[in-house]
Amino acid sequence: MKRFFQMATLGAAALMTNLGTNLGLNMGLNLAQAQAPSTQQAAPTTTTQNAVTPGHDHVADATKGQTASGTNKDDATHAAAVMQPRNNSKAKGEVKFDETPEGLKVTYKLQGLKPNANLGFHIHDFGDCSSKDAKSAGSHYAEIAPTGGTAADSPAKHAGDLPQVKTDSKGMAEGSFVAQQLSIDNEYPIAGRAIIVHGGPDDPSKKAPARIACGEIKIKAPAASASM
Ligand SMILES: [Cu+2]
Repeated sequence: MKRFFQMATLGAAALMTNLGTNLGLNMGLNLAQAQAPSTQQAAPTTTTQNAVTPGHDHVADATKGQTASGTNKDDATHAAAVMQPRNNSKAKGEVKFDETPEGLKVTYKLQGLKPNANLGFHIHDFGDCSSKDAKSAGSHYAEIAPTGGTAADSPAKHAGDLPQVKTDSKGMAEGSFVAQQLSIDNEYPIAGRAIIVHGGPDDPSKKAPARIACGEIKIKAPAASASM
């Protein structure tokens, strides 16, 4: 937890100069306030609770609040997932995850996807991509996070809802974004879960499209991460 407290302190300092413009620091602020009460304006209180969005194939997450990896480590800063094709797709690639002061940076490089498309991109509960339809990875990581999700994905702000992948005319997609709600193995951990690319766009009113690529998220040792 040591590193988390450092991040919380950083978050509070940044907030003093940037109050209210970076909701991603809410968690850090709340923690910092608990340790050192101040007269600063309080951040909006967000209640974490379980909920199911109609039309989403989300179910209650049995691993709520737990570190899915089953390890006791809480200081990992790098993780990665090798994406494997599922549902007879040709999708493949790699996704890497790096802890930054702004949140979890997600960098992806994918190919073999549908050209010129927006594809759903989510963390799913279990780090098990073994089944050919990737259903073995379980449901979306649907715990409600204060800064989770995106408007397009779900107004309910599920921790595992990420911005959609946008493919080019060759069916390739490359990019990065910061997921403020997630961590590798602290709050809303992703280690030991899976990341999935769906065959079509997010549409909260419909069942999610087939899972065309799946990667198990594994912590990288500090020495190994230097080569990333
Ligand atoms: Cu999904």
